[in-house]
Amino acid sequence: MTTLHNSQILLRSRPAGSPSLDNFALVETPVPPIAEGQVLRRTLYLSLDPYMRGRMSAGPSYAAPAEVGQVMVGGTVSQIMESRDPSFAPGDFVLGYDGWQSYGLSAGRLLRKVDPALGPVSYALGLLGMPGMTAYVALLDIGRPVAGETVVVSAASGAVGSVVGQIAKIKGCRVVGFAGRDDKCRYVTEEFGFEACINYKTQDLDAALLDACPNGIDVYYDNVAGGILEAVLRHINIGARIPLVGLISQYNAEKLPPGPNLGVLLTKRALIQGFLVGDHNDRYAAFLADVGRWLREGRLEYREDVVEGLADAPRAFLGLFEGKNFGKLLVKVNEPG
Ligand code: NAP
Ligand code: FER
Repeated sequence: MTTLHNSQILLRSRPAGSPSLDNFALVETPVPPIAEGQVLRRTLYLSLDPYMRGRMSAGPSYAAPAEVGQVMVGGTVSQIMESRDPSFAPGDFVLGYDGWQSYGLSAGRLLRKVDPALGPVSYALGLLGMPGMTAYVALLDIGRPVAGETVVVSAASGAVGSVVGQIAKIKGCRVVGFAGRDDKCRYVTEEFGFEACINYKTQDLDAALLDACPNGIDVYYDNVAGGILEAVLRHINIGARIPLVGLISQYNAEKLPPGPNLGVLLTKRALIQGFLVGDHNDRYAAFLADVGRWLREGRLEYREDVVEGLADAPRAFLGLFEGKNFGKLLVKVNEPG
């Protein structure tokens, strides 16, 4: 049998501030022969996510850093090529954590089967996967939206934000997004059905919030922190809920900017609560049942931004922090067999 060559992207060095292409190295290594109990799969899709910036640094975090010289970590959807584990057969689609490489070889224990009947298999990395679950649990369990309330979400055209807003719509709320480009804002209102979307790069935040949220803000689902959070806090209602889910505006910062004045949380008796999706595996079945049904019923739209070829993964990843992605960012690594 001919040897398979694995394209792998390694973490070459740790960035200070914004990462650059020099922090990554593309190498080719032979795939070792399969052993008893192992599963060989080809990567179809690699998910590129903001949390990967945290893994590139060695500082204290909720998760261990990626190791310099090792394959960059990341979620993948793959197709089984050969299996020495009776739970998997060639052709099966699986969700795994194979990282930035074109083939994976290991015991099948940590792989989860993906049902292609639920939607495109890539959705297991987005709408029906970690980002969708983040949207669902933090919105419903921390945000607790009530019909008629106003829900605001940042990074609204992205993997998490677009699902947050649409679930809030399903719950009968008025929904307002923030995005960094006019075409993203148009998409958010026209395709995802939000009432309004504010371009935070060009619009006056206070004036736009007053206009878009005449009854104030009951839920702010925060994906970015920084200046948007600071502006939103000036417009929250008594009893507002603020799931604090992402801080992407600060992931590349070497020194933290002066933070917003959270004293208003006291006067407004508001709850702000941190969130890590990995704490909520008990909600997975409810998430998949609800979001799967809303997808089948045509009540959820979803947008992917698919980059072709593993070699382009570093450039595409850097674009996450400049808003170059429009929708859930994925790398198409291989065609299905
Ligand atoms: P995404 O929204 O698909 O992509 C990231 C987007 O963030 C960019 O397209 C950009 O959109 C926006 N952005 C980048 N820099 C920004 C800045 N300085 N200010 C405002 N917006 C900025 O990514 P995602 O996967 O859905 O993740 C969204 C957030 O959720 C991230 O903060 C991520 O870390 C967080 N998250 C948290 C958990 C958890 O368990 N806590 C789980 C999943 C994701 P614009 O062009 O609109 O600026
Ligand atoms: C993110 C993606 C996932 C993130 C956190 C997680 C803060 C969750 C981690 C966990 O559950 O351990 O972008 O940003």
